[in-house]
Amino acid sequence: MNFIRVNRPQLSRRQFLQISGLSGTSFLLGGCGTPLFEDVIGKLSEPLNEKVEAFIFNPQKPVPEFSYKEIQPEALIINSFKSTPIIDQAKYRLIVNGEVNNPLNLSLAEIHSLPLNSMIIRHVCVEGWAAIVQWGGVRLQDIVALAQPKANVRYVYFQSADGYYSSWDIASSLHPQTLLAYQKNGESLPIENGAPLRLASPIKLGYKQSKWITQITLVSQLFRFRGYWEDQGYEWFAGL
Ligand SMILES: Nc1nc2c(c(=O)[nH]1)N[C@H]1C(S)=C(S)[C@@H](COP(=O)(O)O)O[C@H]1N2
Ligand SMILES: [Mo]
Repeated sequence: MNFIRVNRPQLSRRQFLQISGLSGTSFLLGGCGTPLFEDVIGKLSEPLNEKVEAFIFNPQKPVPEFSYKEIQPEALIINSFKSTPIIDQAKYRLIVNGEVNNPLNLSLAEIHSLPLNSMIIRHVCVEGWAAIVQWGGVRLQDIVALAQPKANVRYVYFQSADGYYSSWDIASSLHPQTLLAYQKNGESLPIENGAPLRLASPIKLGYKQSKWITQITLVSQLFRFRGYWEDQGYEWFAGL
């Protein structure tokens, strides 16, 4: 296995502005002209949503991770409610919208240029199996911070290309080990496991870990529909 970068490289100001869509004149729409990502990752000079800020700067307790030797490459069972969707990676966009001041429409290149995080955690499916997996990807909290959530945001909806959907509480979404993963066990994420982008987190059951995510929507209230399995009676919070 080939584990690449596990550190968190700092974005340059120019990269950041390109990614956040604030380059050129639209930069002025960003409020007081403060570049966002630098602040989010480094020192904060403009208040974000208070709750979001609190979670990011007083991070929740990390879940202990496993060692490389403990990875179980064969144990992660493909578990999809229907067939694998076909996604053109060149045309793929991640939409981030809802109660945000800076809606995002990100290409994979933009997502891949954000800081890469790696973790080795246990995936637990309610159907009675588990697997220790290494995931690499971008922290969901970094994407949420780029989108500048409004003060009333409490929940996050995830929509997937296969029609799957789920919703999370904002605290779990901003946990430092909640990733939008694009690598698995040191390689590019296989399509069946959710490429180009899936959730991976040690704090939620398997059915909360949406694969093939196309849209992330920040909201102040849950809708009647809360998730594909959740709407059929499975627990909504589904914490581990
Ligand atoms: N889009 C989508 N995401 C999904 C599912 C699905 O059917 N569709 N199944 C969930 C369930 S129940 C589990 S256990 C994990 C399985 O992930 P894997 O197929 O990569 O092992 O994906 C979750 N995310
Ligand atoms: Mo599952």
